[in-house]
Amino acid sequence: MSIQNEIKHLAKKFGIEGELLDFSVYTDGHINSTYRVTFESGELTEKYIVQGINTRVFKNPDELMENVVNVTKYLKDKIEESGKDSSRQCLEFLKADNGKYFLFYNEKCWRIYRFIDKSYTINYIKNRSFFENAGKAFGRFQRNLSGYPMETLHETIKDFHNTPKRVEALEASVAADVKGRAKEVENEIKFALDRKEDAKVLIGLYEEGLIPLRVTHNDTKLNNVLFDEETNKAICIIDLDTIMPGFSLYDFGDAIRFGGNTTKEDDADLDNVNISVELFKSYTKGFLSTCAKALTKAEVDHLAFSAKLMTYECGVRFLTDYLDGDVYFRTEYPGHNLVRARNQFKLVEEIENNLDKMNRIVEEIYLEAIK
Ligand code: ADP
Ligand code: GN1
Ligand code: MG
Repeated sequence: MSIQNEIKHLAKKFGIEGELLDFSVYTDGHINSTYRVTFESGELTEKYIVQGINTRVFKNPDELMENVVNVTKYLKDKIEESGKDSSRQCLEFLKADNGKYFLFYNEKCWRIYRFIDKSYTINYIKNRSFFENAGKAFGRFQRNLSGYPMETLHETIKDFHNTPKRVEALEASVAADVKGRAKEVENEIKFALDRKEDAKVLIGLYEEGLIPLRVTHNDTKLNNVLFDEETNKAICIIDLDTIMPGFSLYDFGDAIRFGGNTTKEDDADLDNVNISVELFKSYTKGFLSTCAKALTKAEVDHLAFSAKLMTYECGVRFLTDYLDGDVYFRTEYPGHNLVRARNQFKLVEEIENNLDKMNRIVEEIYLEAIK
C-alpha cells in the first residue's frame, strides 16, 4: 500500500476529517519515520505529524506513549499555570479509535500529533543566539519537570545512557564481528577502549550521592527543538520518546555534542570537526540562566566533561552499529555509521584539548548565574 493511502487510513482512525492535501517526509531523525501531513475540511486546513514508531528500538509502545502523553499533559498544565499559551510550546497527541494514543497498521506502529505551525528545526548553528535559546529551552524543560513523579516513568530503552554498558556492547560486537568489519576499525576500537575509565565517571558520582537522578529528555540534539519562524526563539522541545530518569549532565552533554560541533555529526572531513568554545559558552549561558540554582556542585563541575562523555558514548554507539551491520540508526549510505563514529571521536579529542578552557567558562558563567 502506498504511504498516501496509509496516511488516509490512519487519519480516519485518529478522527481526522477531510481530504489529504499534501504530505512531506522528514529525514533528519535517525529512528522514527516522520511525515508532515495537511488535511482540508471545508474552509479549514490542519497540519499533523504522522509518525511510524520504530518498535525495534522502542519495544513497548504502550509504556512509551504513557510516558509521552503524561509528560506532555503535565507540561501543558505547568505552562498554562504561568499564564502562557501552551498550544505552541507543547506537543498534543491524538487518541485513536482503539482508545490509545497509537495503533498498529500494516505491522507498523503509528501515532499522530499536531504539527506546530510556523516553526522549524535546524541541524547546525548559524548564529550563536540560537544555541543560547536552545540551552534556555532545555533548562526550562528540566525545571518544568522537576516536580514530575519520576517513579511513574517507564524505562523506554534499558540502560540508554549507561556508558559502561555501551562500552560492553561494543566489546561484544567486536568479539562477534558479524560483518567481518572489526579489522578495518582497529584504531577506532582502540580509541574507544583507551577511554573506558571515563565511561564510569557519572555513575560513580551518582553512587557517591553527588549527582541526583532527574526527569531528563535524553536526546537533546538541536533538531529536537522547534524554533519560531517569527521570533527565532526556541518554543517547543520535541522527540520525547526517551524521557526517563537520568542525569542532567546527559542532557547538557548531548546538546553540546551535536550543536557545539563546528560541523555536522556525519561530516567525513575530520579537519572540519572541532568544538566551538564560543558555541559552548552560548549554550552554557542559556542553560545556566534557567537552572543554575537547582544544580549540585558536582553537576556544575562536570558540565564540560559531560560534553566529552556524551560525544564518546555516541561515537561508541555508532561504531557498535557499524560492526553489527547498521541495524539501529538509519543510514544513508554504506559506511555512514563509521563516518559518524570517526567524526564523534575526533570531537572527543578536540574537547579533551579544550577541557580546561571549557571548565573556566562554566565557572565564570555559573558565578554570574547564581548572583
Ligand atoms: P526522530 O525520533 O526520528 O528524531 P522526531 O520526533 O525528532 O523524530 O521528528 C523528526 C522531525 O520532524 C523533527 O526534527 C522536526 O523537524 C519535525 N517535527 C516533529 N514534530 C514536529 C511538530 N510537532 N511540529 C513541527 N515539526 C515537527
Ligand atoms: C538518535 O532520534 P534522533 O535522531 O533524535 C538517537 C540518539 C542519538 C542520535 C545521534 C532513541 O536521535 O540517542 O544521540 O540519534 N535516539 C535514539 O544523532 O537512540
Ligand atoms: Mg529527533
